[in-house]
Amino acid sequence: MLLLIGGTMRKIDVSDVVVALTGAGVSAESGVPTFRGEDGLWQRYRAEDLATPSAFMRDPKLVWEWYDWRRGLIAKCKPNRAHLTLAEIEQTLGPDGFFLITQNVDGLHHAAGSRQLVEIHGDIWRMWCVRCGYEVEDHTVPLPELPPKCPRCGALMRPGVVWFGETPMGMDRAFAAARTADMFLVIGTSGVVYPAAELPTIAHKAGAYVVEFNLKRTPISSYADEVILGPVGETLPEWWEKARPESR
Ligand code: BV8
Ligand code: ZN
Repeated sequence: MLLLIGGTMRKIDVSDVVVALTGAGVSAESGVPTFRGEDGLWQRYRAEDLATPSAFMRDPKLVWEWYDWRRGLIAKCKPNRAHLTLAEIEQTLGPDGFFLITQNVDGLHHAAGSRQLVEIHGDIWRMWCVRCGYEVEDHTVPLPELPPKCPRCGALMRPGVVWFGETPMGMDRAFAAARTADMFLVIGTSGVVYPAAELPTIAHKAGAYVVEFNLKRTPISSYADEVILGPVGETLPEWWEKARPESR
């Protein structure tokens, strides 16, 4: 049951450009552990120990053991109704009417059918060579050798994700989308990691109508036009059925 805090519910107009930003919460109901929840990944590990370039150079095997474990976990996970609803929104509004920015590296949005998509923190299924730049998409779980070596030059391969201190990918497209959105959906993110966490503020300041979907309030809630609390696998499909444009 959708718990709408504040304001009424705004419908999507056929001329609207809708942009969505997702975080680990959109994949939680698929079984992918979030980062900062009670059972979060960062509870058991310290991000500084694992998700940084210096951690990798210091102990590539330890970092790869963590990513190999996560890849094994994610390989069993399927897109949930929130991922599928976002793919349906893209289908309904068309490629010019919808754009999805995700912080997630699990690939579940792509698996659900989303194509107007930028994965600003990278993709756990890609890896590249630290020396010659050879890059590959690899779904092998578990990996036969940790850390994996480059098949071309023999140097270390690294996970295809963006670590703390590294520049997120596609931020030019993400910033542009936030500035031009008529409606900005913020889905399953604690809003603590920058520059991703800046996107909803940019959209709000540019006049977008902001709708937040989460289990609980976050720093974004204070300026969101609508805050919809509940498991997003239920709240997002429910919201979409009420908000979708009439003629589509
Ligand atoms: C950058 C990929 C410069 C790897 C990740 C001090 C020192 C050093 C750096 C900094 C510093 N202070 C600030 C920084 C910058 C730093 C940063 O923000 N640190 C934070 C922690 C303070 N950022 C960076 O370093 C970034 N790079 O700044 O470069 C720059 C700046 C501008 C332009 C160009 C360059 C790089 C950040 C990327 C780091 N990589 N991951 C990997 O995955 O292993 S971050 C990691 O956190 C994930 O990507 C994750 O997506 C992301 C954000 O977390 P969330 O997705 O929000 O997940 P979380 O668990 O936190 O929250 C889940 C939410 O879902 C909760 O609210 C929960 O209530 C909700 N939820 C749960 N279940 C459900 C649900 N909601 C609905 N339904 C449910 N069922
Ligand atoms: Zn190489």
